[in-house]
Amino acid sequence: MEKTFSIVKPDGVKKNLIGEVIGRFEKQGLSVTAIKMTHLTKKQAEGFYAVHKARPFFDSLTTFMSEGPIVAMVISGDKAIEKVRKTMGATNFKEAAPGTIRADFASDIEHNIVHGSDSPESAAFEISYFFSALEQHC
Ligand code: 3AN
Repeated sequence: MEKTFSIVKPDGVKKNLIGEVIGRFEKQGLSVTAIKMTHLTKKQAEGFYAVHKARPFFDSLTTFMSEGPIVAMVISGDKAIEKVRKTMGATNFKEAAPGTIRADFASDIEHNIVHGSDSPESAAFEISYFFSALEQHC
């Protein structure tokens, strides 16, 4: 059993894709084991994306991530990190495989609907950024 962290980003929430995203993860045999809707401040978004601090898109990304509510989730199951990344598709939706969330719904490289941890280390950091042990149900 592996845990990963995912977000339905503000564009995904606006487009009414919360159920669609969760449904696609569940179809992979994965389970939601923690979930909350929240609206990040710019500072909180900057803390979450601290690893991208030096990147040219950092300000725009953290502005976007704090412009509306998001749904944060812990997703659990066999190979959860890999399965969530595969279900999301490539960062750039133009390179995302057909049938992935980003290929189907992203509007550009920044507004790409969904986030998923890329390693066990980032999953551990990201889960702890949003959820206490008491809020996780696995
Ligand atoms: P992923 O979300 O696929 O793991 P990361 O971690 O490299 O991608 O990037 C985090 C987020 O930053 C992406 N989901 C996307 O919203 C944004 N982003 C990544 N690369 C760019 C870029 N070249 N221009 C604008 N935004 C970007």
